[in-house]
Amino acid sequence: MASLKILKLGGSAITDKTKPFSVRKDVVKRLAWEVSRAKPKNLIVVHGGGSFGHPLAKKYRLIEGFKAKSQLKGFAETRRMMMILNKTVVDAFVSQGVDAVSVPPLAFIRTSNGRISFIDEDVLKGLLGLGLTPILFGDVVIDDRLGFTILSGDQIVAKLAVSLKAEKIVLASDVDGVFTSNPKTNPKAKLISKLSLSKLEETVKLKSTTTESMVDVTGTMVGKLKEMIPPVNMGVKVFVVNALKRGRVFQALKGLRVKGTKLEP
Ligand code: IP8
Repeated sequence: MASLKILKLGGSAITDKTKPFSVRKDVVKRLAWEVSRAKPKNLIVVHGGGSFGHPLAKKYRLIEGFKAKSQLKGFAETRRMMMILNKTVVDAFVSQGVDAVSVPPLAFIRTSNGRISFIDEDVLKGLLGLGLTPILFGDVVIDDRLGFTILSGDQIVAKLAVSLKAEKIVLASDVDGVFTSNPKTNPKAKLISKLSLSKLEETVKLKSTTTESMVDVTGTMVGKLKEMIPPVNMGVKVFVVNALKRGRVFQALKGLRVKGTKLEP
């Protein structure tokens, strides 16, 4: 789909991961305003789970699939909290003049052993064709091998970018981009402005580089970058920028010069 852009709002940016169920309402509102100013023609937004999804997903070991009846409470509760976070995001976008529509992945995506095996793209194509902005999120989904599992927003972003032939992906995080090691704990960490994914493992110190807290069940920054290999190899422009800094998401969506990391094959 010509000119399709996909924006991932990282859970670490839109929620405070140190406090369960705490959304950064001011950040969400500003990001919605930046998107509304950038006015991208075709845009899909996907947000992460942050402090709404990950602590519960971890507590009930949802990523491992259905093993015990006691997990069902966790399935229900995780989805309930994700719907609450999603409503906050959709409300903010609508209040900034974006015709945003919630599209819960559970209802139209299935996985097999944790990887997307079915996705009803017509739902998204239909919404985009009408000029609406679908807002998806990392979710608990039905898995044909595991019963259920946690599907990360990053996997959804990468899959949609490939199948809908997106032009650009903007990964909005809580740090300036990809660093040589964890910028939150290592003051010597350097921002990498262009990162070749074929050299990912040698450029980035695998164990120490994570911008997400260890409670994140779907992986760290390196895992997220690995998801981006297929779209990057297909020619999709992928940028990692800081959503906590005003203007970065706007600049990235508009194709202006922006501080961050550009991913390359
Ligand atoms: O934050 C995970 O999505 P992510 C969503 O994009 C849940 O990895 C429910 C934990």
